[in-house]
Amino acid sequence: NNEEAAAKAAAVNADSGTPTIFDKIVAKEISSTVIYEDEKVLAFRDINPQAPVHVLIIPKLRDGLTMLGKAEAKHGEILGHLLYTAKIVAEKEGILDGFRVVINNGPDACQSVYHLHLHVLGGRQMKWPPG
Ligand code: IU
Repeated sequence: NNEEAAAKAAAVNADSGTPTIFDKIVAKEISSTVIYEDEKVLAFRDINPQAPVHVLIIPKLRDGLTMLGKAEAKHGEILGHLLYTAKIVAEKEGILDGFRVVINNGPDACQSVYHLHLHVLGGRQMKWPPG
């Protein structure tokens, strides 16, 4: 389907070092609804929400983290910080009692933007397994 084809096309950029649209969001060249921000991470609302709460959390500096599968030992601190930020976002959004954190990695998982991001989803009953 279209989603899978787009994901496969996007994966061409995984190793290219080409900046993604998320760099423009970090630079505030493209506006977004920021939920949380510090010197290392930015959390903003997804433009195509899949739940009443759908927030993306990204490292401001991609540093090779096009996808989780590119993680190295040096990324441990930022990876932990991203996950902790998911809790901060869930708390701010009032969904601490039930929320889901998702990382799509690569074309088979329909990753479409090659700048690591966590999805925080909630505000409705989630289903399991995800599609
Ligand atoms: P994915 O895990 O790579 O598939 O997620 C990318 C997400 O980025 C997806 O949910 C998009 O709706 C979202 N997004 C966005 O919020 N703003 C943008 O400008 C673009 C994508 I391009």
